[in-house]
Amino acid sequence: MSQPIVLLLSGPNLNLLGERQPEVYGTATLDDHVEASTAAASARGLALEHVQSNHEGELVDAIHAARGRCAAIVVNPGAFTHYAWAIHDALAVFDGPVVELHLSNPASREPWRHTSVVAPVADGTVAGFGLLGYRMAIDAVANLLDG
Ligand code: CA2
Repeated sequence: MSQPIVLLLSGPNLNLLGERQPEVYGTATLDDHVEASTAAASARGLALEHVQSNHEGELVDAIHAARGRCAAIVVNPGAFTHYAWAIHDALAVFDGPVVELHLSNPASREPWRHTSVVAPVADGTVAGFGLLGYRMAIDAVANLLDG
């Protein structure tokens, strides 16, 4: 039987991880994050798919395509977190668990990062734990799927 799929979504600029601002986002690359997430998912009997885009509409399309196909979504929406209502609306009609994920802790940064339009449609948020957060978020959706 095929494994349930967790969709990992990465928003704008996360493709640059490891190149700039290591003091904020760490030294790991996006590939490192995907590798850690894939291993964490596999340990919980889940498959992982990853989509990164710098375009809001492409992230919305990926959420739509996940409906009825993916069991859960882990999403780091990048700066879209703070204003992208189209991502909010798309996640609101996804059936499975949704976990919002951030490498840094937006609540301890600039005031404009304190608002998340994704949080109201997520089951929970993991923030501030860097690479470890990816494993935590996968574990969180696995636990939610286990009921
Ligand atoms: O902490 C996070 O994971 C964020 O989602 C990262 C976003 C930021 O806008 C959010 O407030 C919090 C930014 C990602 C930008 O990543 C870069 C990586 C390397 C170089 C420049 C940007």
